[in-house]
Amino acid sequence: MAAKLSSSVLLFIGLAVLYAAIADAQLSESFYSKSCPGGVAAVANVVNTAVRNDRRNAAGLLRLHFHDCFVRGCDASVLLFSTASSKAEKDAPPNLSLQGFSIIDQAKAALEKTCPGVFSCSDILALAARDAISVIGGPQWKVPLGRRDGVVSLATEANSNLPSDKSSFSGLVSNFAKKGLSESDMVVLSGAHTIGLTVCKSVTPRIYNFAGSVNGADPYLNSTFVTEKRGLCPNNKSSANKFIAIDSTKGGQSFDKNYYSNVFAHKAIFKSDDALISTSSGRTKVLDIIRSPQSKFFSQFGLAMEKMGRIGVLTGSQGQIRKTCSKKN
Ligand code: HEM
Ligand SMILES: *[C@@H]1O[C@H](CO)[C@@H](O)[C@H](O)[C@H]1NC(C)=O
Ligand SMILES: *[C@@H]1O[C@H](CO)[C@@H](O)[C@H](O)[C@H]1NC(C)=O
Ligand SMILES: CC(=O)N[C@H]1CO[C@H](CO)[C@@H](O)[C@@H]1O
Repeated sequence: MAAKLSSSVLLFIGLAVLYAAIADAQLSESFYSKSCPGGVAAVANVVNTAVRNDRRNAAGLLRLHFHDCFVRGCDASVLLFSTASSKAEKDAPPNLSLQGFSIIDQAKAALEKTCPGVFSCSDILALAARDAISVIGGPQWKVPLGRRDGVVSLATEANSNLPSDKSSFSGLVSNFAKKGLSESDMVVLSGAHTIGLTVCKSVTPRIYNFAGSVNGADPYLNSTFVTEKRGLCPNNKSSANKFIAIDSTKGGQSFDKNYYSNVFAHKAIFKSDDALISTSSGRTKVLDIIRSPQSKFFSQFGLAMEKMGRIGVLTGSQGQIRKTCSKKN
């Protein structure tokens, strides 16, 4: 009886170890080394050219990967077109300024020529984000590969899974926790807002018609910041869709940790950025980034990106390798 018990315990442990090994082996940096040896370099080549032509593309590609991973996992569902019967993620309001679809299509076209039916769109998204940020001198990180592509994309899921720019600290923490990301990951990944653009209408409600304020501006905001944004965004309809940098330092062109100093100085556009210093634990994390060398933020950002890139991935025989990134096979 004892022998029987211990052998089944051993069997259980053995299976657990085997399972852990398989789970670990699901994604690997060398996934395409035999099936598509030049594939990783081909993606880098397309992305390097696109970002050198226009640095804005780095922000677009980073955000695309984030929006992909937060809805149904990193399965390239963000790239699928709506169909007659269902509205896709890309047609949901939170996506409004998603950029970079054509760069992904270009990379996919190159790969379909050299290794047809082999390289997933979700791996292209993950690599493109990494390569794009590297071109602009930002953090670097590893991209284990082997993701497969999903076949479902629903606008309703984008609306319910993506964080809102009006989120509170606890709202952001719980949103990221649902994706297996910690409070630290959330604070560090928010630093992506060091680059990229938004539009005037994201900030006008806070600088002209803030409820209950004397001069129309949200009293939380630094008044120099308010004056600067009023200059960029006149209070009229035609400025609503004018692009402005999310992070004022260096026009959102440089990937650096200045974003955190701006958040700390009440110079951020989104309430969700303000939220980072609204609790003592968030404030401590922001101050730590401000006071530490930038290299520390870069390495934390890289690790958090690698973690984000593993959210809900499809592997093995799950999903498919799409031939065209905007359509399931
Ligand atoms: C913490 C919760 C987050 C919220 C509430 C949020 C919200 C937003 C909003 C509202 C915009 C402007 C979109 C527009 O103007 O239409 C934006 C832009 C952007 N977000 Fe986030 N975001 C969050 C986290 C992240 C993360 C984790 C990343 C990447 C790792 C990211 C990367 C970006 C980038 C790069 C842009 C600029 C895109 C461009 O210039 O095309 N964001 N975000
Ligand atoms: C607002 O920012 C300016 C510099 O941009 C600074 O001189 C000023 O002290 C800040 N105001 C407050 C109340 O912190
Ligand atoms: C409205 O805003 C645009 C810039 O977005 C500006 O060029 C124009 O002069 C503004 N019009 C008025 C009447 O202020
Ligand atoms: C880039 C993109 O596909 N944007 C779409 C996002 O969703 C809105 C509707 O909410 C569409 O109008 C945009 O074209």
